[in-house]
This record gives sequence, structure tokens and C-alpha cells, in this order.
Amino acid sequence: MTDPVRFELFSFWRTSETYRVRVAFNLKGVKPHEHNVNLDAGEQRSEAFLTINPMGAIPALIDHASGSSPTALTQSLAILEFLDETYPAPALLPVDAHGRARARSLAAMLAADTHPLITPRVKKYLTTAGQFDDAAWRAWQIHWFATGLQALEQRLATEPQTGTFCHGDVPTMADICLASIVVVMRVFKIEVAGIPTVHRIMAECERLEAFANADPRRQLGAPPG
Ligand SMILES: N[C@@H](CCC(=O)N[C@@H](CS)C(=O)NCC(=O)O)C(=O)O
Repeated sequence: MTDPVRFELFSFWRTSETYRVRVAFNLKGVKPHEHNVNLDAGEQRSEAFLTINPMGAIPALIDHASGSSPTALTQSLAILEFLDETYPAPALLPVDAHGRARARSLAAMLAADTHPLITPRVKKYLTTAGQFDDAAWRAWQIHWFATGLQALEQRLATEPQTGTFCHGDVPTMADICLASIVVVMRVFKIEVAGIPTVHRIMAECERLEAFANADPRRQLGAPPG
């Protein structure tokens, strides 16, 4: 483990994006100091947090090795790439360019095209300006989780590069994103039909301590039970 004060991670127990960063830190054997940003209380929109990330979203990562007044790194995939460059082993991306592009593409299907549609800010807008009630919001969540995961399933089940994990037999950024969606669906008690390969790979991920220890239910602030 490196000096725990090098990295400060702004996080919340249940978020998909901070789960990704936690898994990457765990795989690299590095422990950041975590600051809780309570999304349920709207702390991401506080003046103090908006100076850290004007987007009002977590994760945000401060690296004290980058100078005396470091700028926070934001965007989970950018942070994953940063950690991979800073701590190359174990690698979060395949060694070949095509493999890297495929792993990034699988990751982006979930991190860019799926999860952003179900964030608290989208919920806030739809349930106010959009007049969604609870049932409409839940139907929206299920629709976008299913759209993303069923497309991912089709790729994983048919593309020859799929192995024990999304790409070959070691976990990559794609697995981190896959697992980040499944853990959050569990929090919201949402199930998607017809995704056996996704579930098979999730089970492989959860055999690894790096993933198991990042589980939302094991984080500070998670409700008991
Ligand atoms: N593309 C960003 C998304 C960040 C993001 O939306 N994080 C959510 C986690 S639930 C958040 O903080 N949302 C606050 C909000 O929507 O108000 C990433 O991958 O880091």
C-alpha cells in the first residue's frame, strides 16, 4: 500500500462510478482516503463540492502528488485510465490496440450510454419538470438498464474475444463497468432478463477480493442488512 494521504476520493456508498474507482484502487493495491458526498442529501450540488467538480457529480479524485493545489480528476473512466498509467500492474486494459479499443468500447456502452440516464440529476428533472411519478421513474430505470445490458450480452455472447471475463481471462475496465452496473441494479432491486453471460462474468468478478471489497453494501454509509 502507498501513503494513504496521496489520494482523496469523493464518493458515496452506492454509486456505480465510485465503485469503478474503488475496484481499480483495490486491484492496484492502493488505498485512497474517502470523503462521503451524500447524494441523497444533495451534497453534490453544494457550493463547496461544485468548486471541486462543477458538474456536481462523483467521483472526484485529488492526487496530492500532482502539486500543492491539485485539480480534482473527474470522470470514472478517465480516473481508471489515470490509475492504470500510474500503477501499470495489473493492467486494466489489454496489451493490443484492438483489444484496448474493444475493452473501452464495452466499458463505454455502460459508463457512457447506460448509467448516465439513471443518475440523481436525471431523476430530479424527470420527477419535477417531467412530472414522472415513482412508477414512471422505475420503468425508465428498467428500460435503460435493460437496453444497455442486453446489447452488452449480445456482444459478449457472440464475440470470440470474450473469455472468463469480458475480454480474455483477466479482468479489464470492461469488467469493472459491467460489475458497476450489476451492483447498482441490486441496490435498486432491478432485474434484467436474458443476460446469462453478464451474470456469469459478474460471478467471476466477485470471486476477486478487489471487486468483493468494493461492493456498495460493504461501504461506510450503506444501510444495514
Ligand atoms: N460520467 C461520469 C458520471 C458521474 C456521475 O454522474 N456520477 C453520479 C453518481 S450517482 C453523480 O454523482 N450524480 C449526481 C447527480 O446526478 O446529481 C463518470 O463516469 O464519472
